[in-house]
Amino acid sequence: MQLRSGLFITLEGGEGVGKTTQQALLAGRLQKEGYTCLCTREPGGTVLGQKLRALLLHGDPIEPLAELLLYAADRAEHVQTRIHPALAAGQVVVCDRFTDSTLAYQGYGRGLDLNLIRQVNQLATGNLQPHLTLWLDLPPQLGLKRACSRTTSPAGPASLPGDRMEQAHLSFHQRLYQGFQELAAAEPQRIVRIDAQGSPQEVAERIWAVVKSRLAQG
Ligand code: Z5A
Repeated sequence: MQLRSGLFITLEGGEGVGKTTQQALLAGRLQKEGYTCLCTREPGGTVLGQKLRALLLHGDPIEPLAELLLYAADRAEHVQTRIHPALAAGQVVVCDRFTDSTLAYQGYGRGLDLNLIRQVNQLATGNLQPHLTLWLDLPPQLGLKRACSRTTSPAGPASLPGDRMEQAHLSFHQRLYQGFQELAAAEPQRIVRIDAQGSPQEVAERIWAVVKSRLAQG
C-alpha cells in the first residue's frame, strides 16, 4: 500500500527503552498490512553516518558543540539521501531517534542551548518534521537495566557495550527523561507517550493502536 506523501514516524526515549525492539515489531506489522517500510536510525542511517556513529559513540571524548554538529552532519546526509526519497515514494519511514534525541541529549543532557539546537536541527533537516513521534516512556533505571542485559546478550549488542552515553551518570539519564517529558508536553499533537513497561508484545499493541489511528487519518 502506498501513501500519497509517505508517513514519517520516529521512536524516541532514553537508553534501553525498547526502541530497536519496537521498530522491528512495528515494521513487521506495517508490512503485514501491506505498507512498504524503511527502517532506519540515527546516528548511522547512511554510509557516512556509520562512520560518524563510530566516532560519536566509541571514539575519543568530543566537545558538546562539535558533537552537536556531527549529529547534524549525520542527519543532513540521512534526510537527503534516505528519508526524503522514501517519503516521496509513499513509504512509511520508521526512524530510531531523530531531532528530539538531540534536544534531549545535547540540550537537557549536555547543557547546550535549546534554541541553538533547534536552529541546527532545522538546518540539518531542511525543516522536515516527523508526522508522529512515539516517546517510549520508561524510568531511566529500568531502561539502563534493560540496556545492560542487552550488552551482555548472546544475541549480540545493538551498539557496542558501554558506549559513552551509557557510561554517563544516572543524573544525566534523569535529565534526559525530564527533557523527553517536557518535549512531549510541548508538542502533544506530534509526540505521543507510550508506556514502555510490560512485555514487548504489550508495548507493540499500544504502539500499533496509535499508528493505526494515524494511518486512518490518511
Ligand atoms: N544520540 C545523541 O546524543 N544525539 C542525537 O541527536 C542522536 C543520538 C540521534 C545512539 O544509541 C546514541 O546516540 C544514544 C543517544 C545518542 N545514546 N546512547 N548510548 P542507540 O540509539 O543506538 O542506542 P540506545 O539509545 O542506547 O538504544 P538501545 O540501548 O539500543 O536501546 P533501545 O533500542 O531503546 O532498546 P532495545 O535494544 O530494543 O532493548 C534493550 C534491551 O531490552 C534488549 O535486551 C531487549 O531485548 C530488551 N527489551 C526490549 N523491550 C523489552 C520489554 N518490553 N521488556 C523487557 N525487555 C525488553
